[in-house]
Amino acid sequence: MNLALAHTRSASVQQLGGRIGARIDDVRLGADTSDADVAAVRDAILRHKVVFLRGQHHLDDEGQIAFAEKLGPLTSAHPTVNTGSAKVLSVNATKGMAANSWHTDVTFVDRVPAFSVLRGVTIPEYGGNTVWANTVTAYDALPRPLQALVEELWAVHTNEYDYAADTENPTSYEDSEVFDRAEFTRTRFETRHPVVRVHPETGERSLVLGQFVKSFEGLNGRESAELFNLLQNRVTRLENTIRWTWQTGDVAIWDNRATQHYAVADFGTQPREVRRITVAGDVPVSVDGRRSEVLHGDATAYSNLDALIS
Ligand SMILES: O=C(O)CCC(=O)C(=O)O
Ligand SMILES: [Fe+2]
Repeated sequence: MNLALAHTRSASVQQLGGRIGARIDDVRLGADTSDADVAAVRDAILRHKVVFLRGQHHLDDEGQIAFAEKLGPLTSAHPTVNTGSAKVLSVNATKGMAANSWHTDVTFVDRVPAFSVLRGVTIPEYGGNTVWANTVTAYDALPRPLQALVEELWAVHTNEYDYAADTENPTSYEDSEVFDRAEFTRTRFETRHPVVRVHPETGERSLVLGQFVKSFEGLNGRESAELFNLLQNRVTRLENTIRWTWQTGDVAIWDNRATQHYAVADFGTQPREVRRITVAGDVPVSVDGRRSEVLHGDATAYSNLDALIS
């Protein structure tokens, strides 16, 4: 009887923040996650933008990959960083390094990932939280004149962004980078995206910004920087975010088409490792139906768009 009950227990979703974030209990991620649980997890991600599952200690890379594949075809580990693995991106810090600037993953290519599945492997005793922001509610909360402005606006995103722009000490910014800059930029990617994209699954409008933005089309450098700050401040205001304190065995899954995130570099020299599997996404579409365009670089080896068309 108890066994039967245990088997039929289904996912429970607990909302954590007013605008973003939910914790999911009673789901075991892996190759054998039931279709019903996968559907519940997917629905919760689309609704809450980022979800957290505790206690997934059984997961290894293989199990994490097997679960992620249930959300869609995977990308390779990264367009430029050689991770030593086909599918796994290890974000591994021993010198206080972290992805500590606000970004949406890999927006410098046209085929922006749909979901990222991140597993906490080595978690420091203090610090090392990750923060996510909802880019749909950020758009929704804009006054109508600003919505009208961004709906018409396009931005150029690149992996050769200004690495020092967002650090406390620009002369030592290399120390805070989680990836080697030369490797990260070994192939130059540049893509023009609409600043507002229409989400392919929910139909929601979201802001496409973050650290890879180089400029807005038609604006000069100073105007681009000022407008970027104005919009980015809307995305990252605290009401629009959720902050997660990691434990080993936690898994965070986010909708990369509706969020930005930031890893806080406040764990000193303690080791920290999280491992990411990325689910492929399609090319963003503007409110007037135009698709993002590649300006430089070929991302077909990173993510195969044909696999998405079913
Ligand atoms: O280290 C983290 O918590 C997040 C790293 C990151 O930006 C990512 O995995 O995409
Ligand atoms: Fe990231």
